[in-house]
Amino acid sequence: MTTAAPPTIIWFDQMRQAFALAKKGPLVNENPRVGCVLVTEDGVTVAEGFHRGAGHDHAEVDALTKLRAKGISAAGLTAVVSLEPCRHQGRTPPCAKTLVEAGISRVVYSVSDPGTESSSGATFLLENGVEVIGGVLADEGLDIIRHWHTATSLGRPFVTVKWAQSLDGRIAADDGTSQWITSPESRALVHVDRSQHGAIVVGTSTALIDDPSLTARTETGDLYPHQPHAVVIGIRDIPDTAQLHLHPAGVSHFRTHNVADVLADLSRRGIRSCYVEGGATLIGAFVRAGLVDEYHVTMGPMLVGGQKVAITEIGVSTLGDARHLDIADLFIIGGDIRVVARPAHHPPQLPKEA
Ligand code: AOF
Ligand code: ZN
Repeated sequence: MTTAAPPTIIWFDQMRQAFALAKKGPLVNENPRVGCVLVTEDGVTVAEGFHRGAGHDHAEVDALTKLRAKGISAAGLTAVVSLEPCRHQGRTPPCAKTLVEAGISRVVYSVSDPGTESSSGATFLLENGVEVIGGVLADEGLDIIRHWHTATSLGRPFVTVKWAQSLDGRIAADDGTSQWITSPESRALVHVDRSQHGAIVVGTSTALIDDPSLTARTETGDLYPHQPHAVVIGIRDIPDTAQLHLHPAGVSHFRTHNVADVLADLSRRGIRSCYVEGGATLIGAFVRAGLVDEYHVTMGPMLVGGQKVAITEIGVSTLGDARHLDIADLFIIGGDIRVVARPAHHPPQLPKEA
């Protein structure tokens, strides 16, 4: 006769609860979105918490506060957190220490904290007798904080490059007309994307030719609560009459062609993500510098022909030098095709020409 093994909790359900809580936090913030649930040995959630943005309690502290309000002790509970608990004294005290002092006996987390000061909370927990399980559903966990995670590990904002094109790869007809290649639904999604970045970036040509407002608007024309900062890159002057000057989150004009310098400056100002809208020269500069993290390309089902393409000079003259991408997402919206692509993790090894 064999004895039944005790039920093994694999923490996926609880971690997904933590993810759902994390998503209640602000997407565009200096800090990551983090969720936390406090769980009994039987896997029952007794308190929930999330981080409301820089300056507010961290998710673990929020959950412990909720627990205390219910009069329940934290002793022996498991904390399931979407990010490794921090170890540093920042705007708030170190969570790893707070969890130890509360008597938490196990911490399950998804993504490791990439911060230089804040990381190694897991080590602190282990040193203090807490059982630690890390990396649970880490791909899903990373998706929730992708912008912040890249900004923190690379020290520059996450860069999304966006364009709309015909199925034959043209962004405008030869006479310059480009309204509209994609559907109203696709254009509405672009405004959602704008509202989910810290800054919108365009080149001076785009600013001069299109006179864009660079705001994030709902389908009825109202402003989204979060407005990305407007950024123009290039040497030429922008006239005082340009729409951009009315931007609610302000506009910065960088008179340079060095996009890395621009990102460094925006990073110092706490901006964690940029949405680059063109034109072709500016996109080329970001691609050449290897500073693009994600491409959002929407293809309208039409053929346009001619010369106007999204990207021209990126230093690729032979296919062996092509920049390989992975498709991260692909869907149909308003009759258009939307592709989300990222630099390939493992570019294919192409056979050498004979
Ligand atoms: C956690 N739980 O809920 C969050 C964490 O300046 P502070 O004190 O707000 O610290 C910000 C840093 O703390 C942030 O960069 C990240 O490393 C970590 N965020 N950590 O344990 C949380 N939001
Ligand atoms: Zn913390």
